[in-house]
Amino acid sequence: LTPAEWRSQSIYFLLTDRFGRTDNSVTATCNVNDRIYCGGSWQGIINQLDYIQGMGFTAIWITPVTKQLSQNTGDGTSYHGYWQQDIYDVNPNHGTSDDLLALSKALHTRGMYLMVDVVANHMGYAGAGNTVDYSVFTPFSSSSYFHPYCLISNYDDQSNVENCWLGDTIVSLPDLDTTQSSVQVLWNNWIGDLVSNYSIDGLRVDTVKHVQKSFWPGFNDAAGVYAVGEIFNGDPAYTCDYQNYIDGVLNYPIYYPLLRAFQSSSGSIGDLYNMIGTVASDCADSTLLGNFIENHDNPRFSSYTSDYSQAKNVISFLFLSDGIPIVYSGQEQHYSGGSDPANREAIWLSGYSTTAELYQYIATTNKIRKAAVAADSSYITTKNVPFYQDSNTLAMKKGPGSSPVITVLSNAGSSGSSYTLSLSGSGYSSGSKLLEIYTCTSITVDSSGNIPVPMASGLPRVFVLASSASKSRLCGSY
Ligand code: ABC
Ligand code: CA
Repeated sequence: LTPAEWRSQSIYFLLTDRFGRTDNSVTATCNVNDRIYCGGSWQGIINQLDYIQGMGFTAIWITPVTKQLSQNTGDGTSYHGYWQQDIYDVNPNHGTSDDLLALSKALHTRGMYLMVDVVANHMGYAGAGNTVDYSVFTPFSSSSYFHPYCLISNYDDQSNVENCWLGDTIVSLPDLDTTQSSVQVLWNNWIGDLVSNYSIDGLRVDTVKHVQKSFWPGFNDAAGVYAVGEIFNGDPAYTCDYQNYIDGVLNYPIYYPLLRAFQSSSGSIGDLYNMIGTVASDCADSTLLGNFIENHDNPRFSSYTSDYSQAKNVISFLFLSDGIPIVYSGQEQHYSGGSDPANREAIWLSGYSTTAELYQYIATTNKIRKAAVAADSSYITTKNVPFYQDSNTLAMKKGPGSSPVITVLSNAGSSGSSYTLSLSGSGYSSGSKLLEIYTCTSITVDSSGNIPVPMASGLPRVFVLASSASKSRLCGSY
């Protein structure tokens, strides 16, 4: 799929080891602190695609598929898939290459897409950096392919970030010398083959900031599909620049102010409001970014606040602002694990409940976004504009000038009061008939051109033009 085709998708990110088992067990133990394989597999994902599609997701992003170091180390095993040793073989803990192919086919049969996580920065070795036996790597079987050993020690020094190694002295991540053309040729041929062999639709690219920028255009071209890169840095100037070298980047610049805005009723709405504008101007195309509030590297949102309304506001933001929404598996079950490895809970232990409150909320929000795209395809490329803020509330509009989708968010939480917010600046004129989609309530813009927004319990409100809503049948009889 091209970048343009990815814009309107929504992504469910899962750790293959933690999502579903071949035997469909919902009781198999998984102690996250052990950092060992819990038994999830590609067949296990196939078994639970109804669960994912039932929330309205059109794509899944799975953790790396390559063959990993096999030891159980002081840092655990490579259940997450980021410690590869043979890039031409698959991880036997997750199944066979036929199983991976079957997953790709099963997705495509449903009209869904496969995004695979790939790592070009490093391999993985069970031992300290000065003890590496390079012959265990395929194809990079000699030290000549790698940067000399040094652990990254200064994240403010870009050459240190690019040329030294991630990992620790228990598990090293030998850092490939990606400036060598022989290394580039191997990677570019590999990614082209991987994408075509498994009919992969998109890539999540690991550790992008640890490889020189000039490496990425060739890699992205060789892949021939949309690639979204991980640049783990909240600075929009630093992170957005990578979008000049790769199709999209994970939206770390928004992640931090989004988290701070909604994790408590005293979070700063203003910082988020400002960052929306900054990202839209600093990034080459904010509509190709990957939006998230949770992943396997950061504490889950619900580890900061157990409030459901705050969790819902963040979900609405991910789906109704610029970018491709990404939900991390377990978010829909209100999982609350903290830092790695606590945030990597087994999903089967939830019993794949489809009645869970956030599961249902995500399903509704996916429908709202799809209906907006169906009503007018320019929705997806039109930039989101924040237009109102107070200490607890943010309002933004996105979509065609005559009928934008209006999203009103609050960080007040479930104990938030009921009141009518008189919202100015939406662009809708007096007398316009709108529909609030989460409650299916009709609203008429008042004589001053303000929307009387019925706020309650800190819940989000989303307005669309009633006539466009009727076409999309979002609210039954309307
Ligand atoms: C393992 C154990 C952990 C243990 C650790 C030492 O070893 O599981 O319990 O603490 C994989 C595994 C991990 C594993 C690591 C290392 O490998 O999943 O479990 O940890 O062996 C990606 C993936 C990630 C993966 C790797 C490695 C890369 O998403 O799952 O980890 O292939 C850095 C990298 C980033 C990487 C992340 C984990 O580490 O840049 O690519 N993620 C600062 C730095 C970032 C750094 C981040 C976290 O800290 O700038 O570069 O990410 O260490 C903001 C700033 C940010 C700043 C944050 C903290 O604050 O804007 O720049 O990030 O305000
Ligand atoms: Ca590197």
